Amino acid sequence: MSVTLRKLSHALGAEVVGTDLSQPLGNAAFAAIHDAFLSHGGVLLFRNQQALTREGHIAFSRRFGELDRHDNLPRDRHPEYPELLMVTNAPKPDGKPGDGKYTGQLWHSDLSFTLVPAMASVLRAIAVPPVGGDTMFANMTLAYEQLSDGMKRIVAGLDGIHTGTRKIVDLSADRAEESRRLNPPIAQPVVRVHPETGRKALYIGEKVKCFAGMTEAESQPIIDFLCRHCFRPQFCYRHAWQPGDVLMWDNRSTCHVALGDYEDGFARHLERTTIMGTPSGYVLN
Ligand SMILES: O=C(O)CCC(=O)C(=O)O
Repeated sequence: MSVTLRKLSHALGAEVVGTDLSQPLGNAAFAAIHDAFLSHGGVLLFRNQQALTREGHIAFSRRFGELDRHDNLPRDRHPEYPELLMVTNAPKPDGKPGDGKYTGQLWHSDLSFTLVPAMASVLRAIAVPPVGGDTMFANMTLAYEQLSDGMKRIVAGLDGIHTGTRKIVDLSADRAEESRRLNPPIAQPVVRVHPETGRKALYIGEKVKCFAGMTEAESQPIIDFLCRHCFRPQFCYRHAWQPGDVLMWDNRSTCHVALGDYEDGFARHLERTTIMGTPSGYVLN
């Protein structure tokens, strides 16, 4: 069985046209979706999924593997569905402004700052601003392949130190402490081999502060170069959300960033499942 696909950009991404995820998905259709996921750079879009419920979102995601219960991000998970991470700018229960606008505003790969980084994430858009609030995705396999042989040799030996840093202007002292306690810095290889495609990809982003065994001053120029290289428009797809969109990405071969490019006052509410990957990395002492 095949599914109908429409490419989203030169670098990565495909829309799966005409598949209703709220309806039962047979094994052949699922296998075709899985193939498309691997062969289109690790980004798939399903539009008009308004009929998909929270339970349906979780059930679809589970077809790909075990789901994370978001113990590393307890403040952001849904109180009744721990498999759902709220990406929302809704005010907090105590009336304070939500800080979800800042979620994801650094280029990153989900849960890279843990010992079980995410395999994939499935984000469902419920409310989005009329203009903006876009998300960009970068193909880290292409970015790796287009490095020179010399640079490939340099990055082959590096481990990046990933932190759970967020771009929040006024992170309170207790939240900063909680974040450090729950998520100590984790070292991850800068180059990793995708377990399903066998292709190498760069594992770098704006949450990498330095390389193991090197100072921040020594590391920063290389991190800056790699980020500039990977996040150039020719390696990217920019997604303009519509309500009812379900977009999934492969964290083993892509990076993403929420642009936050929308006016205050508009609701932006998305919910994410996170499919667990294989253990990777080590805690830095
Ligand atoms: O809000 C977005 O556009 C993306 C959120 C994000 O970065 C994430 O869920 O990892």
